[in-house]
Amino acid sequence: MIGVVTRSTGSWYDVLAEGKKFECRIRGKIRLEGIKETNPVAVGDHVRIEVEEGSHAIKEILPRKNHMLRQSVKKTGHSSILAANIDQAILIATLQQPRTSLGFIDRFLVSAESFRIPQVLVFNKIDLPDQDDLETIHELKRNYEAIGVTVLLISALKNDGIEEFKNILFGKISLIAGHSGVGKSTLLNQISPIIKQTTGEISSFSEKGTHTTTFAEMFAIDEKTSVIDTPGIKEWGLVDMTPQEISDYFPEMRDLRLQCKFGSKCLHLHEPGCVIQIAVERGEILLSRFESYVAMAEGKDNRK
Ligand SMILES: Nc1nc2c(ncn2[C@@H]2O[C@H](COP(=O)(O)OP(=O)(O)OP(=O)(O)O)[C@@H](O)[C@H]2O)c(=O)[nH]1
Ligand SMILES: [Mg+2]
Ligand SMILES: [Zn+2]
Repeated sequence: MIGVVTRSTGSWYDVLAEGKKFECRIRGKIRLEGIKETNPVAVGDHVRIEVEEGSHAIKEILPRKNHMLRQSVKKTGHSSILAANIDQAILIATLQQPRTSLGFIDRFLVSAESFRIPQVLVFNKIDLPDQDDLETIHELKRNYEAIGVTVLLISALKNDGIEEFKNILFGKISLIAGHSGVGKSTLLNQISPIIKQTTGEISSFSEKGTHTTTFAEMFAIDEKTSVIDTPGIKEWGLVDMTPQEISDYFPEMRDLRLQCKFGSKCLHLHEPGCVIQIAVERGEILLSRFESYVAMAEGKDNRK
């Protein structure tokens, strides 16, 4: 039988096949095609399962359309897959409780772009910021929209902007990701009565979430629409990308860099008169985006 993985605990998996849910384990060796992953089977994977009395097993992962991959924090050299076969990657971000850095946002966008997965940036908790911070969020919205990212400002708690969010989900499989405590599960609970995820408090000491959701899980909202709730991510490490590749995944740098007088090998870091650096000076490329690029290209740690 062929089915879709809807929940991954790392040791067993829910697989939806022919309208039924099967709890499966991995039996035998599964082909991994070169990637060292901490979790070989991801939510969204299409798998072949064998169903026997009392024991169901995943025998094969069918080829993936794409996947969202990040460098795992614990084991260096290992990467972990958030989800596979998605139509869009939605990052839930907040300016406070907790704070999501621009470096983290840009790393997420670059990773999605590297698999040509369309990106949506949702700023949640817009009921919290004061007028100044609200202006900052509106400015971020304009900046990210200018480079082709869909941006929403919402409050899951106050039910503000939820209809717009639902419209974005419609007809697609969406990955929902972000730091712990940004309100991923609260938001998903708002959009469908079939979703009843546990939500957690923000620590008043650290202003961070408490890692309430522990497994990735896919929910079907209707026949064509699914969402994947995921555990909060602490850091986003890029997986094996050269500076040239990274600059290709910045849409505002991608076209421009072909005009650089230093050619395709230019790293846009210290080369005087480089077309990318001129664009930054002119304000055509946002300084914060360029800084994110530099940190990624130089392998600096701006993962959090
Ligand atoms: N003020 C405010 N609080 C919110 C909003 N959305 C969620 N929260 C609160 O933020 C806290 C964390 O929400 P969760 O939905 O558990 O966050 P999560 O992103 O699923 O976190 P993890 O499962 O740990 O990754 C809860 O106390 C929510 O009530 C919002 O729009 N405004
Ligand atoms: Mg959650
Ligand atoms: Zn250059």
